[in-house]
Amino acid sequence: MVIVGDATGAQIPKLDISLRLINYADVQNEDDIPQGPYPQQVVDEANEDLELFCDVLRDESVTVLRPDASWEPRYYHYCPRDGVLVHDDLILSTPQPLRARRTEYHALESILNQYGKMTVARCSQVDALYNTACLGDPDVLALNETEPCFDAANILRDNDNLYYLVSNSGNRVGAEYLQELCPTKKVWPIEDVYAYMHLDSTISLLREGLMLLNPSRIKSLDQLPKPLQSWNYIWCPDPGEVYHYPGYCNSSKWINVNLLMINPNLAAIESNQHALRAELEKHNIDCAMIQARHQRTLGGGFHCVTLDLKRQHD
Ligand code: DAV
Repeated sequence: MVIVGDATGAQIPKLDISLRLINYADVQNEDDIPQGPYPQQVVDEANEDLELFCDVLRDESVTVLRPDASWEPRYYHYCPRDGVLVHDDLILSTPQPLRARRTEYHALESILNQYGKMTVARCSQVDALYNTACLGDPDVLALNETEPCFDAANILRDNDNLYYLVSNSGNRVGAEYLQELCPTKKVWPIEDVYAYMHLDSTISLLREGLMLLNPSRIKSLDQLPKPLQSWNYIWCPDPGEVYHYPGYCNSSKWINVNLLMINPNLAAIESNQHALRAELEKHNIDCAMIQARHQRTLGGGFHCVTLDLKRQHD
């Protein structure tokens, strides 16, 4: 059972300190940052591609749910992975760094309420939380440590382990807070690996004991949390051509690492990623090659645009 995002209403909100520092710390000139609704072509094509993806999931007997469209996004509903962490009994609306995303979880609430009680973590998002020294300097992170703050997509789930990327979209005290919330789990902070956003384009957990690693960010297994150091791994091959709409780009070319395992032997990957397919097939993972024209434009691969709630083997 999985929630699949929706590009309808996607927009880039008015520039504030949170958006400037979290999404665009590497952009020098503010005038290069677009604003307002994404071009209609982007929204339409992204939605068309999401429909195809939903069809593939349904063909694999996956129940597909969609965000509640009556909640108009102030940012978007394209990436349900970003704001809510679902793991065992935990349903956590995380204390997100972007002000415009503060209420996004409401679009998922009616679905999630059927699975249990959602904990809504608040974040004040006051100016003092953000560190302007990060502009242009990936060695300085965008968030101060004044209060817990993180996107759910900074985390990967592995049974009783939660891997947590410390980056512009997740601070250290956020990892401590998550540990307090989940006393039966072990939270493993990952530092100095990727300064910008989220963990799921750096590491992808393919199945128990096998992971895909982004070679531009992981240089040595020592950078990984202990439990992952004994896993088998695949270095992600150089990505095939990934287009983005001119002037709009919300992710690196490594968005292909951000795949979704539909089941332990089937991955959803972007249709141009032939080298990745060949690697995965060597490990008996078949690939559903699915068109996703705006993965980079909107900053969401198949992992980001989904939130899996229940897997058959759970
Ligand atoms: O690799 O640029 C993409 C965001 C994934 N949630 C990247 C991060």
